[in-house]
Amino acid sequence: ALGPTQPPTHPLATAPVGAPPFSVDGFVKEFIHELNTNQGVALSRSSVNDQYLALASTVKNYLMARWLETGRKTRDAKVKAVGYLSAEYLLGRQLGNALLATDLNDIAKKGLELCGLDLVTLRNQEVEPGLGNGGLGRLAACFIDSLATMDVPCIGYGIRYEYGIFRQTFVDGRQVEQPDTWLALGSPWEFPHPEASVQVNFGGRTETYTDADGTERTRWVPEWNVLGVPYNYMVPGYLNGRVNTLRLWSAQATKAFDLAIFNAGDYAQAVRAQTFAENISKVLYPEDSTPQGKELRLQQQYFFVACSLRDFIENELEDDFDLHDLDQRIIFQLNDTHPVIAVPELMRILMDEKGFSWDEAWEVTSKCFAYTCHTLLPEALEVWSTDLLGRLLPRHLEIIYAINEQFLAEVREAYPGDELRARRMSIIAEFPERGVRMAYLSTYAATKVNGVAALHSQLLRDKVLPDFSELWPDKFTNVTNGVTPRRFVKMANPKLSELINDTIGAGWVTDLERLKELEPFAEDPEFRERFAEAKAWNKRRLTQVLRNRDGIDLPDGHLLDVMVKRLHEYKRQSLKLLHIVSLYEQVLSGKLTVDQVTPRTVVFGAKAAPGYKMAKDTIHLINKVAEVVNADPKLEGRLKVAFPANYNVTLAEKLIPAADLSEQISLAGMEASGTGNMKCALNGALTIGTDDGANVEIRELVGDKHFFLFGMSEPEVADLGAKGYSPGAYYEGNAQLKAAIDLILSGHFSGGDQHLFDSVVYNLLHSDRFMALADFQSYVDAQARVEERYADRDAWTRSAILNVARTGFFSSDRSMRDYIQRIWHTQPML
Ligand code: GL9
Repeated sequence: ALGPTQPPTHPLATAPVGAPPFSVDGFVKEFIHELNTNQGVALSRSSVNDQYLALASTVKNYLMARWLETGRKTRDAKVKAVGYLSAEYLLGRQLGNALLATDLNDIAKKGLELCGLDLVTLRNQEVEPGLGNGGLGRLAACFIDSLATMDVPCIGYGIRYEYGIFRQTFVDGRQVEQPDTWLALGSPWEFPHPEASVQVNFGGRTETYTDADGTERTRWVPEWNVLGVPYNYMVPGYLNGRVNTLRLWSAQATKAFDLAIFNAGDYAQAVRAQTFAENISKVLYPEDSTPQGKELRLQQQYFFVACSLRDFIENELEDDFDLHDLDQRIIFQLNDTHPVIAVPELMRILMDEKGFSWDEAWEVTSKCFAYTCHTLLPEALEVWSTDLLGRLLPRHLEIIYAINEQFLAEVREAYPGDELRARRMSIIAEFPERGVRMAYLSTYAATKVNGVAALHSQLLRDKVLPDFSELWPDKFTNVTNGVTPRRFVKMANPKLSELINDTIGAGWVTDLERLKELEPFAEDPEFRERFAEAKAWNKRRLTQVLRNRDGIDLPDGHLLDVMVKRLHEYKRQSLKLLHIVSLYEQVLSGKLTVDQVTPRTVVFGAKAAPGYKMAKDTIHLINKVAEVVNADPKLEGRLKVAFPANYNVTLAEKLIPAADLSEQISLAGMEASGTGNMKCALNGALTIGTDDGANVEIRELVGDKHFFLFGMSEPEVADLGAKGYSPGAYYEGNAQLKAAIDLILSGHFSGGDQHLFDSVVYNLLHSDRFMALADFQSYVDAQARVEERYADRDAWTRSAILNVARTGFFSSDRSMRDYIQRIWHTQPML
């Protein structure tokens, strides 16, 4: 039971907490109070970390009343909410966003100044929570920001990893991973509730029994369990008073767990057991797009999903709520297949704990989930071996088998006699081992299945799930990804934001299509000048950041050519690298005079999965090429390669606003959407890109003239693959390409060692799964068009402005509207 045992009688006891006064004085008073009472230090003796933590508490206090009020309002209204289930949230720093959402920036800056402190210094003290790998996790963070801003009730559910994505360092050009100790200096943004912990069971067996009514039932007799401790985080809407909740679960040993062993007298074993339990939320798996099928990973997935369903059912609904109507109150969005074990878990809860029949339970379950697919790479689709599943979650495996039986009966009814199809569609794969195809399970159970960009959703229907889309065409839909304009324009690009405000007013921040009103100003020289000045300011800011952070010097006046994203072969960092090497080689061999080279700095930012050898070798090669190119006087400083280590959200916020050119060069059909492409365009970078993912939609919106398209289209890729692709032919047939590759093979970038980069180069020459060599010439030609446009600085700026003006579509607010209308059917609270 929650709340007081007796009705409170003091009038102050029921008054909701108020926000501190919205004034410099009010702020300073609150800040010093927090510094003294929370940190236990006087201002004169406080460290920067003390000051940061006190500032975070101060800002939280401004949000607190709104958070409590949001919770009360939402519970009272009994409206349908979104339960966003995601194994990853790549949040980025919290302080800046909280200051923005509360409009406290000016007050905080002045107040801190009066305390002799500098807001920027304190902001830089924050270590970002890197609880995600890349686009998929960042998308979740953008979505919850948009839902709060649009006044839509949503609880984000996920895992509080003790170690987020690793910190990347370079040692002699090679990636070395360090643990991400984001919690070490304090975690002011979270509210732990150990008293509200949830028990999660694992292992054991199932048994049947006859209940009091004489019905045959099954129950799970688990073998071990852990506790899930909820940690709540505020998700503030932008200036609208709503604060939603993100609830991340941390694993802890249960008392029973170690008591048994403890009583047996083995103290050391009891302590080890504790570690074993806590391992579940210890570390984020750093693989992207290649799930490893590891047991701990499955434990993580079930752990957070079991906690989240339990939490929603027990704590967010009224005590007497009839679970037959569950879909009236929640839609669980499955962010990829990672949380799909929620489907058998809900079936289990309804049948084994609430006494529902199978049909009743399925009736409810089949209305409560929707599924987003984020990939097309076959190796990225999760398949869990039935061995492992049966060992860890025996009851769930049984339920999955039963779901499959029901599903296959539907298939056979729709296609009588087509046994081949039934086998093809089965949720259970037989090869290479018996396993559960999580994407099939998701698709069958979900009310809707969506891809993340128009092309991707089409390919999902046609290539990944053709049988399913034939059987249930209406189940499939598209929602093109988006990004939050609060963090990635308003916060990250203050100068551009100011210019936009001065030109069309401030409404664009929550209504991004209004950027269209900027279009006519592309023809206004004064506007163009201010726009170019904002870009120049962003470059100066980046120059400072990279100097302090990485000891990298950015030259003045260069075209800033930016490729930031995870390192993956399909994204083709190696194609960008070949372009760089080729430019350099042409100068070395005299085919280009140095003054024909457009002054350009290429910035890479990319982490490789620690076990992904080709990706790590590519990082090594990029760093070695950078060393040689940056040091060669023959280039007279006109070509520079910068590869700051540990690209993350914090660095993205500085890098993207400074970008001139956005590299989106994946092989067509491979990048489901991309979201960096949207962030760059919205900040006035021009895209050089293939017809892939959301690039397609960006190009349609900004127009061909303002987008540098190159490379094969997806059907051309498929044709070439079918005909048989041999990269060697492109190498032999293209002198420029051959010269670049030969320069690498000569040992020029490896101190004469002719074999150091064999893995990368021979992979390109003999396999090249992602056809970099086939697209090389087209890419180089497109880069020539880039240089031509850049030479006409006015024309470039005009194109950059039109990129901003025409890409308002890519606000995650619009994505959320699409989800609401096409999938969730929820209502804003307004
Ligand atoms: C990804 C896709 O590869 C991206 O194209 C897409 O923009 C995002 C968000 O929908 O999802 N799928 C995926 O597994 N990752 C993506 O970025 N990988 C990581 O998050 C590391």
